[in-house]
Amino acid sequence: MGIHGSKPQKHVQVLILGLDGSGKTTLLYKLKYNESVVTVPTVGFNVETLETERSSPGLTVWDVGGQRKMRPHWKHHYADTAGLVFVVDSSDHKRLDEARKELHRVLRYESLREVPLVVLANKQDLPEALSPEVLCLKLDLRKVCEGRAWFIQPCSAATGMGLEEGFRRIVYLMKTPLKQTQEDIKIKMRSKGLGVTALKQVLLCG
Ligand code: G3D
Ligand code: MG
Repeated sequence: MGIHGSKPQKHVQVLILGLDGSGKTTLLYKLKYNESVVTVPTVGFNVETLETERSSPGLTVWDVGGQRKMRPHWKHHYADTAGLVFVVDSSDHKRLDEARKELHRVLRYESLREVPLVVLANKQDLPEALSPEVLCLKLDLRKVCEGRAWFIQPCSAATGMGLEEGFRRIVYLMKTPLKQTQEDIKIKMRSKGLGVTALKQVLLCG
């Protein structure tokens, strides 16, 4: 994802959600300016544009406050959302269940029914961070994402690791029909000589 490339014509809306403290604002500004910013709890929202490759539309990225009192406002952004990024603090074992409930609640909204999802397993730089495979199970992603294009991406907003990959993935999922996405993954796995079990694992985890 080139931040400094020439401006694409069109923008599509990507919504970043997740519990407060999961790292939404930090990762947005790391991506946009490659800078670590000191954040304060987001009251309201931050909105930034990110440019993508020439052939893809640019992204208007909304980072909406994740505190309990802010969550009822999330739904006002759903109608125009083309892609959803849900950020999880992989090191916060205590609030994982709360994150799972919020994610499942969001995905039940009819206006987000066919919207692709990337779960960012953030704070992977911390030693207590759970792996994306474990998070995939704990968040019950396979079941809740049935019929939806989705992916779980490990990342660290502190170091920048995995952020561009996560946003490239949401761009790809927004552009590609679900069936084609699954076929692409199968072809990629076959070309790497991976067997049926490995293939199933990848499809289970996005
Ligand atoms: P939010 O916007 O989702 O509410 P913030 O979360 O971006 O405000 O981040 C909450 C805290 O987590 C911040 O620390 C921030 O620096 C930290 N953080 C965000 N991403 C990462 C990461 O990948 N790794 C680590 N180690 N920390 C991260 P403070 O101390 O300011 O509360
Ligand atoms: Mg914030």
